[in-house]
Amino acid sequence: PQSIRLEDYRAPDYLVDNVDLVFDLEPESTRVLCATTYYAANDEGAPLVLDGEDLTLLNIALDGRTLGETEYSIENNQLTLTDLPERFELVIETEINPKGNTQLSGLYQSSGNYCTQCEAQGFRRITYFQDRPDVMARYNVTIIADKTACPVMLSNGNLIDQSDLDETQHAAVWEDPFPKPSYLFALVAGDLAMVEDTYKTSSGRDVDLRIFVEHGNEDRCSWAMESLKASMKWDEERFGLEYDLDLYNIVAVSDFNMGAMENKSLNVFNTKYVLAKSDTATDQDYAGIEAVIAHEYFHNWTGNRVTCRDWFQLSLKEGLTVFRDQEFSSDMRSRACERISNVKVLRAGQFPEDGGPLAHPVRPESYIAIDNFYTATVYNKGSEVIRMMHTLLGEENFRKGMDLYFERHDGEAVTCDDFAAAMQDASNIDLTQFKLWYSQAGTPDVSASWAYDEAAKQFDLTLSQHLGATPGQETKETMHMPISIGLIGPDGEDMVSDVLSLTQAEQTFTFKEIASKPVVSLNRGFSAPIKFKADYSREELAFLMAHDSDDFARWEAAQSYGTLLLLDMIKAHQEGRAFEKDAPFIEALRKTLHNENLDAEFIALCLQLPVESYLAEQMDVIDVEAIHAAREALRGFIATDLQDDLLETFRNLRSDAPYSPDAKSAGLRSLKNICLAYLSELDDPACMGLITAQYHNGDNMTDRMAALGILSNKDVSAREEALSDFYSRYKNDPLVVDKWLAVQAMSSLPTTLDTVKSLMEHDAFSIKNPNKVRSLIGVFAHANQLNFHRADGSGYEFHTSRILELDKINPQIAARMVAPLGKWRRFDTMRQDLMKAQLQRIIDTDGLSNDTFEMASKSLN
Ligand code: HT7
Ligand code: ZN
Repeated sequence: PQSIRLEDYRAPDYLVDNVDLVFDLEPESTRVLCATTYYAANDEGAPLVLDGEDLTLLNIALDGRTLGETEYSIENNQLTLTDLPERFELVIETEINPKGNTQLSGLYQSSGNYCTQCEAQGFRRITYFQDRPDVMARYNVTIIADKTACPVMLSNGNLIDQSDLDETQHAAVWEDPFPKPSYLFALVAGDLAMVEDTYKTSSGRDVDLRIFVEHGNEDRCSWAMESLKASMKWDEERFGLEYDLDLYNIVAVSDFNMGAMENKSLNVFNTKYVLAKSDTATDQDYAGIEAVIAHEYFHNWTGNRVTCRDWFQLSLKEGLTVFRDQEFSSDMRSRACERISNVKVLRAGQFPEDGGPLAHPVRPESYIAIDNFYTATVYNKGSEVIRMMHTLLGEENFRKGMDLYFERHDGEAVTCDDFAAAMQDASNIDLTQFKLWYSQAGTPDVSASWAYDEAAKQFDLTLSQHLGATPGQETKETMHMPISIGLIGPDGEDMVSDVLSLTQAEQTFTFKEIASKPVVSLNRGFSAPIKFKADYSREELAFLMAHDSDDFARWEAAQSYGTLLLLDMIKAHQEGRAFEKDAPFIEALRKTLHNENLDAEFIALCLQLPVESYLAEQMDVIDVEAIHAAREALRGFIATDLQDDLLETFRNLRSDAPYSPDAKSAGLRSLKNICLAYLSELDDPACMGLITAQYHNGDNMTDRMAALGILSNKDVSAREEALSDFYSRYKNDPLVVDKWLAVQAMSSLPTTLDTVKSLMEHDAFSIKNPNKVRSLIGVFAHANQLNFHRADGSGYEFHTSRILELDKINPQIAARMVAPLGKWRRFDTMRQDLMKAQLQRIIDTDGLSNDTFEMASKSLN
């Protein structure tokens, strides 16, 4: 397969103003008529090259004349026409098979309803078109369908007309006044229920808000609707951005490759990010819905009104929109806890990507399959890049930059450079060096050292940065990063709080009139997405845990202290030594647990030890058994020493109040459930009783899942009872069944691989449904380090067979499963060989998709 390169970008040879589409919907033979007037964008007389994939061409007519087979060519998924006039009309009729479309890209069926997914390159699976984001047009769409099968017919924009055609068929005409690229086209048709509300914009316009779901789910839409209204208000207040049409539709479907899609005025969502009620959705689900609803809504300006020139610029819309949704969640919830959870996501998903064979810049330079680049780097590191600009410019200048960006580029398809230029011009802050964050892959290492001169009352902080080689980038230039710091006095008060601009390989910052030796707090708020190295003593970390005025840094101190201990314990396990307890750490946790000035969610986050995959990242050679043993042992020490405190907190936090998903109530549940999880480490029947009681009596899914999660790691009879009770209660509820699959796939018990294998055969599982695949196969490979990396390689062998099975059904999903095998360099030579053999097995498979080939071949090299 061929690589597409950013440096080869060329503006399109032809442009279009309008696209007229007629869909005659039939499950296995939908006809699509596409009428477009093309005009030459330059005077080169170039051929017109249209993309098309899995299409049956029925007819093609140029300026009213049907073309013969010799007048065009179709090769490698491209239809080419030559000798064209400067302006001409092309009418193309194609036939497609939505029912047989298991890739879930283009027009497909989910639960018998029609829906589309066109980002990134799904429109070419509907009709022949220049399927690239810099070709923007106004769409007029007619949908013809059976009245009974499809009472609902939706597309982008405004409904212009709806009429009966005969006894059985009806038609709807939709017109979108805003020019858009083909990836934002959407069509939905089927028998769906609707929940409706309205929103009055800041300028007084009424917008109809509609959520379409399968019948029976109407009572699960209220949180999504509230989140949508909150997002609309927030964007007006924070960025002065108002919604621009009178209708906003959301459709929830059960078969979806990602979380959701921001199609203009017709968002299509994975049901996971719409449906919620207290007895089926957890606090985490509620928070996810709020964030994803906001994310898709925010795309209306950052992505739709101003879109990407080409797919290398994907972070232009995704990084910026993730930043916007993170800011929204921070305003709706606890800012510190949101920051901590965003950083955890970044460290779990993006740092390993940046340090492995799939490392790529926020603005990639080449790809084989663009679907492989919807990555943590483009999304989450992309958001960090925007956040750093925000830190460097300040809120006021950042807002001016956003205003200038829209003033300059509304209605255009632009680049990351255009965004940075708007920020630079609005603020007069030079971003030349900063822009390396877009082009250089890898996570910078920053080391800090310091010296305090008692006599001169001077504190010198030296920071040095290093960015290692990544695939295709051997040497790197020095980066510009904002480093937020504090100098804390012995009384726990800040003597200095500042944002340093690190622009050199090594730089010393001098602070004068520092009355006494401070403890330095580094990278507060995680102001730059870097790996910090600093030689803190255990006492200093405990001090920061107790006093840092920056909550993120306070949490970070707890993580660093925990990591330091765990790495020592891992070493002890490897050397056959007994584990030693560190009483001051446990005492610091006890103080945190009882600190009434901290909110419950934050305390819960501080009590959580670094996860196994994070510990793995800190080791030269990953030892999954030692990591697991050490972490379990430290959990046991904490549970034993804090037993009374944990029990008291657990009891105090149990509540009879009706469930509410708000952040404060969720935080209290989170703290209660972490106490319960620690108590479960004690071999105490009374504690086991608390867990089973919470499972059976819990009045909400958060509490029930917390108890089930604890039980699923224990080889006790209550485990089987709870798992089988759970399935019989919820077997008709697909999203809850996904939790049942995931909790079993995550179990640390040695029988887990066999369980996962047998669940593949269970009625509850379907390999065609991405949510099921992610819950069972994805969770096993991505989130069960201990069992996936079993020494005999059976985890790798099983996983590879699933990738190959999936590749024939849905290559996008198959390709997303490859990354765990790409971590082979980090393991012992025995596991390395086993993992490489499986990657080779993938590459050697005949008929492999480009998506999976790209991921496997890059992972092996
Ligand atoms: N912009 C959306 C991306 C997306 C997508 C990409 C490839 C394949 C399927 C997909 N579904 C949605 C999602 C977002 O970031 O908002
Ligand atoms: Zn997005």
